Amino acid sequence: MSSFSVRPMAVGAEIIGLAADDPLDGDSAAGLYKAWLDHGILLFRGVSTVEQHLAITRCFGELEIHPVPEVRSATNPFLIELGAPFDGGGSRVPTVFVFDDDDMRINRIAWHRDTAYAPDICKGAMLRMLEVPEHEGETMVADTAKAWDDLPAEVQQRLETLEFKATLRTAHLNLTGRAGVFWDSVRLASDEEFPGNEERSQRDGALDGRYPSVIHPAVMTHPESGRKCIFLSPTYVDYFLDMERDESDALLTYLTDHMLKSDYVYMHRWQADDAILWDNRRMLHAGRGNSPEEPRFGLRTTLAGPLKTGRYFDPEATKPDLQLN
Ligand SMILES: O=C(O)CCC(=O)C(=O)O
Ligand SMILES: [Fe+2]
Repeated sequence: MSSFSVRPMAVGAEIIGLAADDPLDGDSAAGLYKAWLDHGILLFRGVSTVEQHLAITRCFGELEIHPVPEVRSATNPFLIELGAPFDGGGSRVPTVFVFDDDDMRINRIAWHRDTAYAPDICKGAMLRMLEVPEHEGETMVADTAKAWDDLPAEVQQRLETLEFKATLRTAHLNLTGRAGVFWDSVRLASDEEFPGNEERSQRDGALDGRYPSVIHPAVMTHPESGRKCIFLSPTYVDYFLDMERDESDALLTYLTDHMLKSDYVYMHRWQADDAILWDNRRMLHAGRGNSPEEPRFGLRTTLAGPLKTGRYFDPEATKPDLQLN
């Protein structure tokens, strides 16, 4: 029977001594779940097989098939692939972008909550890194419950009744200058700089516009902990409803700057077979990116909702009907 201890970090906690192949008894599983709710993100080391990855995720709920078919692993629909393995065997090779003048990067992902472009967002996700680049490639996580607690009372009061419109945005070229984006400029690498890049970019561009816009509340009371969280997923927000556009942009910038203060952020420097499991209702996350010269490959599970806080902006809109792999 497996036992473990919980080492709190400034944001999140590390689980130490869990033998991933041993079954957890009821008390241990409940302890693990409580640690996750308490800390918002758990770090596991030495998760060395897909079976262990799936088994740990299942301690936290049902798995979900990710709504974006392009990212699903060809070998198991409950896994998505991030980046590409060095041997080229993955289903997806990321597009290369050149950021901030000459900084060539792959896997750079602005701050977001997963599936926050749908009416019901996923409960959580567990990302396991199989190949770690020598430099950078960190995953960053931010705690929106702590950030809520520290907001001035008058801002909290204002947010309680606000709703915002959100739309999936992944195209790097359209993101620069938005709240939650941590680069100043970006361009797509040419085919000469990175062969095949233009075709991949067209494929990636197909995602945006596929998922109908949604409306969500600015504040979400966590269904299990009862804690309030700032519910904005910065890069997906179009605007707050019933507000002048300038005012809406200023409020979004203020709240995003607040949520991403270093007090609420954890940046995980990966080792191979590390896995982090975030509570997606509470935490935002982002990918720092890495050089295309250095492979980075991860697999991720998704925990099913239900957290149906949203509705379609267009009441006639329906969920896109997408083929499974
Ligand atoms: O690659 C990363 O570090 C983060 C990826 C991400 O956003 C996700 O797995 O949902
Ligand atoms: Fe994500």
